[in-house]
Amino acid sequence: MKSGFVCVAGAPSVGKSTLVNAFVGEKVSIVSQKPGTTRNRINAILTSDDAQIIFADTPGIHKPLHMIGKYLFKIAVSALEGNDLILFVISATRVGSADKTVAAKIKELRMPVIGVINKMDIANESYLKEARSIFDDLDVKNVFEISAIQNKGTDILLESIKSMLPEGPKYYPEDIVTDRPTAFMVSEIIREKVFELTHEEIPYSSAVEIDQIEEDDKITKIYATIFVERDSQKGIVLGKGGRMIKEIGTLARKDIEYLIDNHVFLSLHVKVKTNWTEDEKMLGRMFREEIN
Ligand SMILES: Nc1nc2c(ncn2[C@@H]2O[C@H](COP(=O)(O)OP(=O)(O)OP(=O)(O)O)[C@@H](O)[C@H]2O)c(=O)[nH]1
Ligand SMILES: [Mg+2]
Repeated sequence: MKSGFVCVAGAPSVGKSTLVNAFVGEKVSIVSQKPGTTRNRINAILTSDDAQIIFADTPGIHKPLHMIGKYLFKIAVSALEGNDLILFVISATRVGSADKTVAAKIKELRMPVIGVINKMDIANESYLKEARSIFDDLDVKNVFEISAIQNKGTDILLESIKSMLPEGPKYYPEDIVTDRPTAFMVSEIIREKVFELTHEEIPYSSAVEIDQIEEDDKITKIYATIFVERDSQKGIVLGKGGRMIKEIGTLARKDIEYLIDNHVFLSLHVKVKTNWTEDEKMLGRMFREEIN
């Protein structure tokens, strides 16, 4: 039995979460078109007959401009350590300074690395060449060109990952796909809808907290709060006549019903927590477990 820990790292929006979901065949980590979607280290667990692989999805690494960015940077960088293997993902559609920041971090660590060039379905020739040259410079021999969204090239990538892992035990029961509790998964689904439906700074000013979950056989009642930073943002998240919050709720409810396999009543509130993304105390509490 092969088993081990694999950190999926890379610049924002290269498709790390999409790839992790493709590996485990379930939506463990939320995805959006906007960079900066993932804010935590999220373990996704793949168990097969001959292996158990624990993939750590991580926030995209880039030079942080704001306080929250500094936390996300710390989470992503500290997640790199202590793994058996790093999957360094670059997108064939864009290569920039963030990819070079990741390359520099990985170089410092001297750990086994597999290179992944994602989004081959929409690759750009000159960026593809640049991606290949980043892996050349890092001396990464194992490089796979894939499309996570189309699940192309992921099978041989997975075989290569397995071949690099040590013999080991099953760390988790077979039927578990993530170590995150349901409340976290639910809050992430809501945050994903905020990322999908709102624009400019709103997704980055939003956080979701689950206030209460009441469960019985017929229906699960979930009460959650979306935090924003300013009154004007609260107005936008609510929308005209409450239209936006209703749409967020409807989309989230469908996904939550699929996740927990029960009917869901979802009650969403919007609250202002002034400038929380710059509040070191609050961020420290929020990410306490991930940056020690
Ligand atoms: N065309 C194409 N799009 C992809 C592929 N993989 C991911 N995407 C899209 O790229 C966007 C970003 O994907 P994510 O999986 O959220 O990227 P990420 O690296 O986790 O991003 P952060 O969490 O923000 O760092 C989404 O719109 C995905 O649908 C791919 O193979 N091909
Ligand atoms: Mg992500």
